[in-house]
Amino acid sequence: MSVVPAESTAASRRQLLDSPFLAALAGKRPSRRPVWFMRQAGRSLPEYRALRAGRDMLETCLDPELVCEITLQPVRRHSVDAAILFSDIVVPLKTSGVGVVIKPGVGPVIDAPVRTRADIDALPSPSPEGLEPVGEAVGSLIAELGQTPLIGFAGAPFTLASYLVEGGPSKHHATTKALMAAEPETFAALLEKLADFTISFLKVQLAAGVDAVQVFDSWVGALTLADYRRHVLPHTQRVFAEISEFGVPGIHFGVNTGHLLGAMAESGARVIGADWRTPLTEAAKAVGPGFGLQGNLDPALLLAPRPALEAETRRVLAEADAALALGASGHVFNLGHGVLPETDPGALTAVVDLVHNQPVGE
Ligand code: 1CP
Repeated sequence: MSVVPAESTAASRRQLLDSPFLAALAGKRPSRRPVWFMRQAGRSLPEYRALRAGRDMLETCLDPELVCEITLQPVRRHSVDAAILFSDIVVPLKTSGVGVVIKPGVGPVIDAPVRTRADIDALPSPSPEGLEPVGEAVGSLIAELGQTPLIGFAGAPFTLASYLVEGGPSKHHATTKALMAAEPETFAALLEKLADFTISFLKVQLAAGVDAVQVFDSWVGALTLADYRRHVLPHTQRVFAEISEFGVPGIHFGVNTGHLLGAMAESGARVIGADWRTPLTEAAKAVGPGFGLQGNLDPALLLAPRPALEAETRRVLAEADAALALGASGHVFNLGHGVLPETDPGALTAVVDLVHNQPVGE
């Protein structure tokens, strides 16, 4: 597959006029309340565990047939209003030659952590050619999904930087924050370079036809607002600016970002995801009128008995209605972060049914 220029695909991009998910993103009234789940594809599904058994995570992400099948599994099972491409935020690093593996039960682990100017200069440039299997998978999925939209995604520069600097998953992101404070120019050079990876990964998916994109800055909530504005936001703004030519709606999400939501709304994304700690009404006030909101059921509630889960789902829907009354342009029901592996998939299906059966808010 060759990487198709944006102009030709923008014209030929499919129009899913009846999609509740795309209507909500566009600030139009959806025919029903749209719902999907972060990490809807994954270990909560026995059919996923069966397919992944004995297979390496990143190799799976580069096998178009497996990517298609895994992406479709939750759509078939739960009737969610959107599919999200099965991949990972470190895939564009891997395909460009960065030494990274995804360790089962751990997450991405980097061979040689990146901590100095010389380490940054030694990073490869993004190679869209290595991402051809991802573009191929997107193309097949568009054909298979019919009227269900496909969400593409990438990791935002800060969250990618955290993995590279720390060398793997981290609780406090201390080495990353120390580098940011001690050597702001070095840190800026790293984020500049990682933004190129984010952009390249998104462009491959957009050129192949994804209907929306979500940029995950999962760990950016570890920063103060001042540090976010100074060291992170300009790079995220460049990401959204460089993909704007595709005319595809963008969602931006991070965990623990209650204090950052107003600034995240300056990123160029029109829809902001909130984690479960921030009520959607507070999120609506923080981002200001005219932005869509996504979220924000606590994923832990999926492990609770059904009556408690249903009560919390209804509470989130009521918060969403109040957020719409405050000027939010739309609401997409989701979790406040990813599905936990131990989740009973029946609980997810029950939430979808409940959300779909509630009348659409104003
Ligand atoms: O063994 C397994 O099944 C691996 C678990 C797994 C899965 C299913 C990983 C390792 N990645 C994925 C897929 C994945 N990663 C998706 C699939 C699409 C879907 O949502 O259904 C997505 C969107 C991601 C994106 C991703 N990877 C993020 C951003 C979203 C988030 O959860 O905040 C992050 C931070 C990663 C890194 C990563 N990859 C895998 C894990 C376990 C982690 C997190 C590790 C950590 O705690 O730092």
